[in-house]
Amino acid sequence: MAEITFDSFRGGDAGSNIEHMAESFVLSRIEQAVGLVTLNRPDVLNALSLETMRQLVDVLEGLDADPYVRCIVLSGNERAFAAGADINDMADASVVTMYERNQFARWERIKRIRTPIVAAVSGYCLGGGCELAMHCDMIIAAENARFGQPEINIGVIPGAGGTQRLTRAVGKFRAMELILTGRLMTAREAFEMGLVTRVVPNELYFDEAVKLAREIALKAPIATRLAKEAVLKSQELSLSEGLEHERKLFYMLFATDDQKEGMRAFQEKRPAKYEGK
Ligand code: CO8
Repeated sequence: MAEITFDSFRGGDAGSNIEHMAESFVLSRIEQAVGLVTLNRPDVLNALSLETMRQLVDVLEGLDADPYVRCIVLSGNERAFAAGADINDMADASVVTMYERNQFARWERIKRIRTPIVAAVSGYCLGGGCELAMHCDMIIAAENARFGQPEINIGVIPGAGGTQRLTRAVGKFRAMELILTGRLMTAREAFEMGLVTRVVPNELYFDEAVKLAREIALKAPIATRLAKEAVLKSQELSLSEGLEHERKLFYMLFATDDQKEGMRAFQEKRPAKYEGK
C-alpha cells in the first residue's frame, strides 16, 4: 500500500516548519499537520500564571481555527509539564479579586477546542498543571512524570476541574484520597488508575506524543473532531442521551466527502486520502 503523506493537505508545503508565534510563555509551531505547543516558564516549573493561560488559550484557539492542523501536542519540559497555577498570582488575592478575574472563563475555552489534544507529560504535573493535562484528550507520560492535586497543602482545593475530572478518570475513592492528602502519584500509578494513556521511557515522551498525534492527523479530520466530541459528551450525558448524540454525529458524517472517500478506498483496497470536507 502506498504511504499517505501530509503534502496533500496544504499545497505541498507540509514538510516545512511554520513558526507560528514566539511569545515568551507559550511557544508554538506547526509540523506536518500537528500543532506543537510548549509551555515556556522553566524557572518556575511552568507555573500557569494568568498571562501564561492567556497566551496558551490564544495559541490553542489559533491552531484550532487552522484547517491544516489536525492534532495538537501540548508539552512542558523534562522537569515539569506544569507545577500548578502560579501561587504568586493568588497568594494575596481577595475573594472579590478572584471573582472579578473570572479566570476560569479561559479554561472553558480550552474545553471548546475541537482539535484533539495530546498532552506530553514529563516531570511535575500538579494542581492546575494536572487539570490542564486533564483538559487534553490523551496523556502520554514519561516514567518520571508525577501527577497530583496538592492544593490541599496550601489551604485550598482544585479550582480548574480537578475534583470533577480526576474523579471521572480514576473513581471516587481514589480521587478522594489524592485530593484530600495532596500526595503525588507516579506515572505508572496514574496509568493503572486510568488517568494516563501510555507510559514511555523518559527520553521518548515527546516523540511518542507526536507519533500519536501524527497517526490521528492522518484520519478524516471532521470524524476525529466529532469522535472527540462524542467521547467528551459521555462524561456529561446519561447513556441514552449519549447514544442519541453519538448516532446524530454518526449520521452527520455521511454528509462528508471523507466518508465517501474512506469507504471507497476500503473497497478499492487503497489508502484513503482525506481532505477534511
Ligand atoms: N507557582 C509559582 N511558583 C512555583 C510553583 C507554582 N505553582 N511551583 C514551583 N514554583 C517555583 C518555585 O517557587 C521555585 O522558584 P524560585 O527558584 O524562585 O524559588 C521554582 O519554581 C522551582 O521550584 P522548587 O525550588 O520548589 O523545586 P523543587 O524541585 O524543590 O520542588 C515542587 C518542586 C514539589 C513541584 C514544588 O515546587 C511545589 O510544591 N510547587 C507547588 C506545587 C503546588 O502546590 N501546585 C498547586 C498550585 S495551586 C493550583 O494549581 C490551583 C489550580 C486551580 C486554578 C488554576 C488557575 C490557573
